[in-house]
Amino acid sequence: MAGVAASVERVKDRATGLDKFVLREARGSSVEVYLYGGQVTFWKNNFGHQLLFVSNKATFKPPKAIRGGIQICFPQLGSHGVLEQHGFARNRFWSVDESPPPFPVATSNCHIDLILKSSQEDLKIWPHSYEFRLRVALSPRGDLLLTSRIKNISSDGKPFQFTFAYHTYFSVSDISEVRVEGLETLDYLDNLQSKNRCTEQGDAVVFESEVDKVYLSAPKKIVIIDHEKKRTLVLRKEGLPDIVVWNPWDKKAKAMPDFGDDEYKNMLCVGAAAIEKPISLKSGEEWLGKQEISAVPSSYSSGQLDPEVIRRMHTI
Ligand code: TA6
Repeated sequence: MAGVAASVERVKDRATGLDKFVLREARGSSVEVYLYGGQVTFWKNNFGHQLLFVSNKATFKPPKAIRGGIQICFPQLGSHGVLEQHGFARNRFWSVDESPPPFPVATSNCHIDLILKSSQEDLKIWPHSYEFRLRVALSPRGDLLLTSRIKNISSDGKPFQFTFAYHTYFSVSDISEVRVEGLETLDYLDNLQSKNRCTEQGDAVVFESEVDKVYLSAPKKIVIIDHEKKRTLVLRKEGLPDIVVWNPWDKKAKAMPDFGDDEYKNMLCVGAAAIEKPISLKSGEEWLGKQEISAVPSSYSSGQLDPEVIRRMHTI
């Protein structure tokens, strides 16, 4: 629709009764972000493809996180001590950030700013005062950019540490036809082997069984190639050294009440994270972590992306 401007609309989702923001760009791409969890659950590109996975059995109410989309895992990934698994940020209602401080990085005008602050309840389990500002931005080309700014606002001058992940559930046509490039030869922590440190082989990562890994010091850009859909998802990151990769496969899928038995075939979690080396903030310090995801058409053949796609990826 020529001339239709970008828009940001707050609506109450009919199915869940929860408030969400719908971001629309002129060329047809759109994103949906729930105040619950500050969670992106829907990302459609200019071709109308839904690029994120949300389980048909997802629950949209506390205390369970929405199973899918992009979960904000803070102040931890994993389960240690009294904090819930993957921290509390994905299980809390965020607010609209009415007066975000100037943004240090360029983002598109089609965006929403949310904020989560330490609550009295949460201070009991994580005694640190913080402000977490999340900007979700949709570019005119349909790229999705999440920028997190976390500030230590403690008055006692104490530093704090946290681990973090954009736990991103991508929709794929058939997990056995998916390759991830950019993780070759990296060290990783294998959650299926008591977080043992291992080294990835020299080839692209493929999927034939449950995978639950944290790749360490990964490149700024990795790609997920969905052979059947002839689609390449490009993930770019800043301020986040690691990459989590997870597919529950059949056994774990059956054990999750908010996940369909066969849904593992059509999803793959790949997300930018900071896990091996927790982020430490002194009082008054602010950290920024970005994840940008784009979808480009790809005619994937003989193990190599075609030159045209590589050229276009470099222009993203
Ligand atoms: O990132 C992988 C992981 O930590 C897996 O171990 C699995 O637990 C997954 O996250 C989902 O966690 P959740 O708490 O959302 O069920």
